[in-house]
Amino acid sequence: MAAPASSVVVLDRGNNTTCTINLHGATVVSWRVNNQEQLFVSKLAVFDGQKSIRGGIPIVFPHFGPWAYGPQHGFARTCRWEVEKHPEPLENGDIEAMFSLVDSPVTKQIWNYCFKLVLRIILREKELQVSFNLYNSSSEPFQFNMLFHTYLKVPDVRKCSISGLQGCMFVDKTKENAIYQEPREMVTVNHWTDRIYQTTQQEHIISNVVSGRKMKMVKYNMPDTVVWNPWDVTSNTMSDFGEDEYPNMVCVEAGIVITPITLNPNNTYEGTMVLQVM
Ligand code: TA6
Repeated sequence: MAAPASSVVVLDRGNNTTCTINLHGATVVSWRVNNQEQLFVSKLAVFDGQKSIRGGIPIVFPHFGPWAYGPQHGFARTCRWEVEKHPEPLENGDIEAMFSLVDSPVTKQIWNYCFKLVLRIILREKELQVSFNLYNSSSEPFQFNMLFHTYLKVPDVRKCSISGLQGCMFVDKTKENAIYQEPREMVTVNHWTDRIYQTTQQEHIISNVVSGRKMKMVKYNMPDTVVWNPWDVTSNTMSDFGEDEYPNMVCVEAGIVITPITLNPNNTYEGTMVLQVM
């Protein structure tokens, strides 16, 4: 079911290069470069304004993973965001838009802090920049996780490799959160994979994405990287994910996961992910 028209904002750079954001979670649900979709969205994704959207770039905030206080991965991806700045061309033809989420009775019931979170999207010729600016408007400090839960669209995940993880420690959620060190220069995904890599390199190259090209991911102030593919082992536990879809996606997720950031009152914290089609 498509989202109501008022829930969707489209950035159009021309040459069939567009980016679509659903105000439910300010979820980037499409990024097309010369009419080629770069992001995976499940054919069973739900757009009811309640459930998080299965695909694109959901925002994980203020908590990553299971949470005693509220929904897994926090509430940002299931809140309705506001348009802070409608799509506008920058001098060089890139298109910029901003979206915001501030505390509400709903969020304060889960996480009793005041904040303003602004998401900035810049659509370039072959790049998508996703940045966040978080302001603590509370009277006391708070701790937060932040992660861009990026679903990349791939022809066959078994042919993909991911650089920038070698030597990093990682939590393996498929092995009861045991901790290992990554020996490989190029990480491949050939089975159920759910790893939180700590303090990864600033740049990842993911091979064999759409059209057999490479995707570069550069991250700033987001030290960790999650790599996830549910495989058939867990894809059948998700009602909004087709059992036959796991070969066509890989999640490479830039985030602040292992060590939450403590943000003092009246302070801000910014982070950025840039995706570039190579
Ligand atoms: O980012 C990987 C992960 O934490 C996996 O453990 C899996 O739970 C995935 O997120 C999707 O979570 P969701 O709450 O969207 O079903």
